[in-house]
Amino acid sequence: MAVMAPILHSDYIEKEQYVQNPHLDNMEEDILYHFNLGTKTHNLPAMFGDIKFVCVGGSANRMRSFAQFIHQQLELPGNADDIRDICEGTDRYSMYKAGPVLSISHGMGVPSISIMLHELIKLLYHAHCRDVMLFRIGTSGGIGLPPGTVVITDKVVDSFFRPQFEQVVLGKVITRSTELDKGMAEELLQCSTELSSFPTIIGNTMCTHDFYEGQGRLDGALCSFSTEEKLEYLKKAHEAGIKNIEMESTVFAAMCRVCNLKAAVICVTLLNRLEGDQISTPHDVLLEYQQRPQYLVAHFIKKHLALI
Ligand code: R2B
Ligand code: URA
Repeated sequence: MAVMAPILHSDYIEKEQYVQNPHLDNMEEDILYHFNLGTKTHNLPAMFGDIKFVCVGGSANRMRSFAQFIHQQLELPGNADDIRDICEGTDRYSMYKAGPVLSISHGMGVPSISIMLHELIKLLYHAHCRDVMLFRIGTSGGIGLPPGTVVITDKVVDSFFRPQFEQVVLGKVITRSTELDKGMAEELLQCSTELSSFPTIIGNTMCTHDFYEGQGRLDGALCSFSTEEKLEYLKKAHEAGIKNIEMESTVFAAMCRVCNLKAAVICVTLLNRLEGDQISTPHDVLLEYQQRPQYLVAHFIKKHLALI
């Protein structure tokens, strides 16, 4: 595996599709620290050159199960249980490969997924991958929907209901659009019609920087607002077409867009936030809910590979 792969000038031709950073041109080696991978220590084109679909989600166990599920669905050779964590040298993120599908965990929140995406996008570039599609498969709190509903994101909005992601860079605020690929969202909705196994809708998704106060919960260690104020905020969100709330989609959409990667966000709702804050649904029901976005994406991938 220890094949030297210097960053060659010819690599730059393919760069526009993914990385957007002229400084990378001056680096002899790129260490993807949080993946425990690097351009001099690993032959990234040999390891990842065939990747066409990347699925990311918060939990390492869920992304391992997803890789095993995809392995079975694509009828790949070998035993799905033998799939190993490519990032086993670090416990920051987990990464599994099943044929042309990469499955990676990103932890919770914008900073965690953002670090992972920087290294993933550079990995795709160093591996010379082309025409890759990205999916975030996750969980969320629904607004006015029965728990278990799958929401395919139309617009990603921030806590002010704006379709943008703000990042502080060198002490200044940079604003990036959070527009996702419309075609992928429509195709995923079509997949849900074909599966017709669980309720699925297209709607707006709000991304917050906190699970408790930041999502208007009354049950955190701190709470600075009343029940009425909470409901007023959630109802305003509902009027703005927001169907669910989660914690990573703004930066996911923004980074994919800047780097010309087609991307979609598919999250299942675990509860209806107009009815409560605590997630009290039994564990086995929650597990089944979390498989729903996986089924949808597996169906999409199989269609794209002409397997169905
Ligand atoms: C959904 O679920 C997590 C919080 O429980 C967070 O990562 C998210 O976006
Ligand atoms: N994830 C969130 O971010 N919020 C919820 O309410 C449930 C899952």
